[in-house]
Formats: sequence, structure tokens, C-alpha cells
Amino acid sequence: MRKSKILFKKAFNLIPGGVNSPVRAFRAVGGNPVFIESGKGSRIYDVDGNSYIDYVLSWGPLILGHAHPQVIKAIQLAALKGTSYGAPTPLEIELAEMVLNAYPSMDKVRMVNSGTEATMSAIRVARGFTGRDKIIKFEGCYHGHADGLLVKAGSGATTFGIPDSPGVPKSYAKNTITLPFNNINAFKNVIQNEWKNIACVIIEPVVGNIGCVLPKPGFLETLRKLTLSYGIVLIFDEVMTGFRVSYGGAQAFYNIKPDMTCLGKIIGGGLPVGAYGGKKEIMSMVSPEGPVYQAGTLSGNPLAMTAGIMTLKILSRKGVYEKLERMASLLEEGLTDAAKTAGVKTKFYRAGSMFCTYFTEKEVIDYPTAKLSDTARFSKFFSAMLKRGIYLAPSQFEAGFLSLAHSVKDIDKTVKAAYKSFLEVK
Ligand code: KE4
Repeated sequence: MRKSKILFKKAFNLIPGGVNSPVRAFRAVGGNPVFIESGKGSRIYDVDGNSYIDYVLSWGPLILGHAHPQVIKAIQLAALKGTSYGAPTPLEIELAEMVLNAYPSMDKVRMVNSGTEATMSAIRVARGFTGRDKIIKFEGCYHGHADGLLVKAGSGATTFGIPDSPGVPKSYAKNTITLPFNNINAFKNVIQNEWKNIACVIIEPVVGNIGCVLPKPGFLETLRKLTLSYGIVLIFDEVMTGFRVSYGGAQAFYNIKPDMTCLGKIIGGGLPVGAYGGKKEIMSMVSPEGPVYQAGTLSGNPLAMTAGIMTLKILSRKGVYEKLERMASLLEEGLTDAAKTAGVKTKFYRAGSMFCTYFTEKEVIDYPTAKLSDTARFSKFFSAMLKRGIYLAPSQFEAGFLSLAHSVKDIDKTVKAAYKSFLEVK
């Protein structure tokens, strides 16, 4: 880890915390981050020549694995023609058609450059469409870093939000109501008084930002029913679950039709893309068609569109999600058995090929129960696995991901490393 250490020291003097996104700094698990030189298939290679089986996959986008030859080739050919025009291209139509075909709840979709931009814009459109100011989010759900979303549950009956980060004005936070995930009564209590002020509810249908927390049966369905009856826009933040838990995302997986959907990660095939879309009566509010402003220099840029189109083309092939399901269930069985045999109490949750191993013996159904997990033990496990060439998400409260490039051999190596690592942290 010598070169990584030197690079981290240097980076620290130039970039806040030495990283361009906080979770990469390994603060939650201790030690120094490894600096990556390259990736290929299921593996990444650090600057010191170590190789790792990668379960982070750039936090979800690389569902085909690193440097997929057809994606790389497509990007190379597109780049030879130019990188960005700031003018419409046929590629944007092609990706929009693929997304709308996969998400029938959406009539129209706008490309942006990140998941944050997608959720921030979707909320503005929902406010413009309803003329209402308040939004509801759920504890533990992360929707990017727009001010109104960095808000935690406030005290008091209507749980007015309080800023979850310095720099977020109280005036912004007070328009965000944060409720407990999987608690439909808390939701009912708030909307019966507040509904006429609430523009939208935004939710991660499977919460990947506290690990992997599944919706209780009926929770999403009741949210859908109640938001419909009160004219509240239901936004599914599928930045992580879109094209991940199934080709049609969590909304297909759970058969729920939201009013708006946010996407990102996988639809960019490893390049920066976000997207938001929904019913035509809502999306007709978006400039220049409607009065709600939203724009972006590189939105829909040809390289990102090309990478996304090729990625979705490969994902739409027969048998792809069945293969991901087989590998994910093999990993689930292996890790669960390894922990049990080693005598370590864990809970494993999975939705398609996103998953999380919590170091706890209690069911994890929301943020408070996730926070009961033993993060110190997770950190030791993380380091023990890294030492054995397995690269997990450097936080107990992040999801892990599989790609089409992960082999049975990779899973086997991972399970063997996990057994030894569980023994080590026992
Ligand atoms: P970006 O702005 O990072 O592209 O997307 C924000 C976002 C929105 N919605 C959901 C459900 C998300 O998971 C994310 C981003 N996810 C994190 C991982 N937990 C990205 C990793 C990071 O912040 O570095």
C-alpha cells in the first residue's frame, strides 16, 4: 500500500480530505484508501499492483464489470467524432427511448449529469406542478447533496426538518419533513394535517444508502395509494435501484407506478449521467416546454449517452438478470453460511444484485435498526477482506453490488476470504 499512502498524502494537500467524494476516504473503516490504477471485469488493480474482486463497482454503475470491451469500443468511436456539442444529437433520443421503454410509468425523461441533479430537479418540478412547498423524505435515504435533501428528522409532531449539514439554511430545511422508513402510520399522521402543503414524497424504494433495507410488504403500495388520493407527487429515487434490481428497476420489481422516477449510475455506463422523468402532464412543466427551469452544459453529452446505450443494450439481452440473480444468491448463501460457521452474528439483505451484510442479530428494517449494527466489527471485517483481495464498500451503511463479470470462481474466493475474515473479527 506504499504508493497509495504517498498519493493520499499528496492528494490531501490539494483536495478536501484527499478525495472527490467523502465515502472514498475510508473514514468509516479507518486506514488509507487504495488508489486505483485500472479495472477489468470483476477486478480493480491498485497503484501498488494489488488486485481486488470489486463489490463497489463505482457505487453501482458498472453492472457489466470494469472496461467492458463493447462499452469501451463504443466510447472510443464516439470520442473520435467529438466529445460534446451543446446541441441535440440522435444519441439522446436513443437513450431516452430505451429508458422510457423500460419505465412505462414515465412518458418523458430529461438527461442531467448526476443523481443529485436528477432528484433536485424532480423535486423542483413537483413543486412547480403542485404549487406546494413541502417535501417528505425518509430517514436514512440519500438522494444526493442538494440543500433541501441534507435534512434530518426534526423534533415535534410535524417533524420539520433540521439541517444535516452546515451551510443548509434552516429556511430550506423547514420545508423537508423526514419520516421513518417502513412506518406507514407516521406517514399517515403527517399527511392528514399537512397534505395540502406537500408537493412530493421522494423515496429510495430499496434503501441502498443505509446498506440494503427492503420495504415491508404493503409499505410502498400504501404510499402510492395515499399520495394519489392527496395529489402528492410520488418520486421513486431509482438512481441506485434502476436497471439494478431488475431491468425495470424497483418499480417493476414491486409493481408500483410512481409519478416521477430519478435514474443515474447504470444509465451512464460509468460516465456521468442522471435522469428524471414522469407523467407527461408533470414533465410538460419543464423548460423550455414549461415554466420550471432546469439546464446543464453537458446534459445528454454524446460520450455518456453512448456508454449508457451500449450498457442498456447488453442488459436487455435474454438471461442477463437471471445470471445476476444466480450469482447474487450464490454469494448470499456463501456469506451467510461462512458467518454462521465462524460463529459471527450477521444479517444479510439483498434486492437483486445489490446487498449488505450487517453485523447485527436484529432484523434491519429502517435507519435506527441499521445503526444498531457493530460498525467496529464491520471495519475490522472490511480490512481483513481487503487484505485478502476483496474490495467491499468502505462503510457498513453502503450497499454492495455484483456485475455480470463476477464468476463462480470470484464468489468462491470471496466466501473463503469471508470465512477467514469472520474468524478474525469474532
Ligand atoms: P450522485 O449525485 O452521487 O450521482 O447521485 C446521488 C444519489 C442519489 N440517489 C441515490 C439513491 C444514491 O445512491 C445516490 C448516490 N449514491 C452514493 C452511494 N451511496 C454515491 C457514492 C458517493 O457519494 O460517492
